[in-house]
Amino acid sequence: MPTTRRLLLSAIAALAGVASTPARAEPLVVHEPWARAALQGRTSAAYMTIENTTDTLDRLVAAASPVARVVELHTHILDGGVMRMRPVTAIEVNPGEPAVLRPGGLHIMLIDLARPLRQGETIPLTLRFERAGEVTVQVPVLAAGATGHGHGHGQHGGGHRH
Ligand SMILES: [Cu+2]
Repeated sequence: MPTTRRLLLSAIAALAGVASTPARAEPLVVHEPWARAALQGRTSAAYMTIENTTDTLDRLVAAASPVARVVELHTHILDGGVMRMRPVTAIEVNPGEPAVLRPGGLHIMLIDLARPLRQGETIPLTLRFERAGEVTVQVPVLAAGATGHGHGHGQHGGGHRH
């Protein structure tokens, strides 16, 4: 049964490839990345949890994707009782304290989409860390209304919606 065995090994290799899709770029590990579906020319946002497995602070300092003409690191602040987005220069990733990017908090803003993001597809997103360098993550696109951990739609400044 050598043929069957080869096929089985191929299948295992394929499964291993799928399992490692949430980019495992030592020494930083990206968990459960996702982005929202959106129309071409509009904005979307990407969310994930970033774990630092080293004993040294690292910082996410930039991100880029072929699907968006501009990519920024954002957070939300409470401004006069209204949640607004604000660009940040870096997102700190401390050892033992994963950085959580989620709706209503830190996120990666995908601005001026070069093409539509469709639910069910996967988009590449390259993260640049101060110490670890560049890490490219494959980010699944969820529904436009997805909220991840149950956060509702907030108010956003600057005309962004996500
Ligand atoms: Cu934003």
